[in-house]
Amino acid sequence: MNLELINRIKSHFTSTYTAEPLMIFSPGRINIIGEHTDYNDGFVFPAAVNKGIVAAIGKSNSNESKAYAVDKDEEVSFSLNTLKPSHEGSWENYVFGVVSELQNRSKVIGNFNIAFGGDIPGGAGMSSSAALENSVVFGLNELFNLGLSKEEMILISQKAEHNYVGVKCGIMDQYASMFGIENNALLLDCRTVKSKPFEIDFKDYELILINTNVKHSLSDSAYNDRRSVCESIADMLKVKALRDATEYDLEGIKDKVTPENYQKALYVIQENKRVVEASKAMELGDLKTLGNLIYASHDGLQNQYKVSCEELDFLVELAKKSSHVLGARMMGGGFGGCTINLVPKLYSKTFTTEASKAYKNRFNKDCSVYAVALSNGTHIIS
Ligand code: GAF
Repeated sequence: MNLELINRIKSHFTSTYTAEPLMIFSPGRINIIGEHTDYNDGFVFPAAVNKGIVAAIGKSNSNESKAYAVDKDEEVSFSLNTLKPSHEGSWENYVFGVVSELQNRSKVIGNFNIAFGGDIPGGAGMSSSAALENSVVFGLNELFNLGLSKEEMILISQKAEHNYVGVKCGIMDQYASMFGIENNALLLDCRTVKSKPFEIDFKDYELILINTNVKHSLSDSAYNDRRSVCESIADMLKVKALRDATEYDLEGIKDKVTPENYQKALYVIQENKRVVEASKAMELGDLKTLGNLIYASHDGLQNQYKVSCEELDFLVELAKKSSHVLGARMMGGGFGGCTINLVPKLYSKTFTTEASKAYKNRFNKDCSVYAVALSNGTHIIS
């Protein structure tokens, strides 16, 4: 737990709003494998991490509510009665979106103040957005005794992202952030929204993230485009979602879709199978197979689904060349953010030092290296 962050957020809240807040930690997530499968009702393998959002929240007697983004030193005041989305790309949409979804469900809340900050950079592909949404809904649920279950809260967070942020995300990020279990990854079936925990102990290996520190524009519209391609191909196949289709089914409509869209649907069907295979490999402790599946996932994301970018591909290539790294791939929605690497503990310092140097030489900018611990989901900080 990042004590410096907790103290900083708490003291901003108490000095700005002169009251004792309820403190919440809501984690970001990693994803071992299963990218862009969640909105196809498929499988994913995420875990909550010990980095995320810390929020301080309290009731207010004023006739308006206030949200304060400590890292940006920006505050917005808003009325609960006249909420509408703020401009595109603004952080307050995550807060407004959650409030609006609560109102859509006839949940009555009063005015409140919230101050928040985090220790994962936006755009890292570790879902600081789901962490923020979850912290808001979790905090409001506690403050105003709304009686929401965690399952209901994550659906509210997801809808906030759809309707206020404009990203038609799946459920992986909100789920992992809310339901995370210390030292575990969750094999999540995104159709039933039920997961099976897997205790993660890679023995002589560890997961290392390398952040490209880039976030290419258009990633949100590209995300929504991918989703609608998948949905339209599922419709053509007369299945509820691509999770229900096989490669053979897809072959049957090959001449009715563009080659690009065919590859995208094929990627989803194959990635979904890879997640199940990865869970079996983990059960057997077969890290070599797991690593190969992780490399294959990146290959699909780069060449079939086309959501990677030069910087991510460069880091994955370096991992492949190293011969020590068992698996590496881009993580999250794509177009920037982190790679996730399965690396021998003894070799991780050498690998990350060499990768950082090569990245700087190639792109004339720095990448960042994170070792993360797997953490519990959204909770009150006592
Ligand atoms: C983003 C989305 F928010 C998730 O729902 C998921 O689709 C992911 O991209 C890609 O796997 O993080």
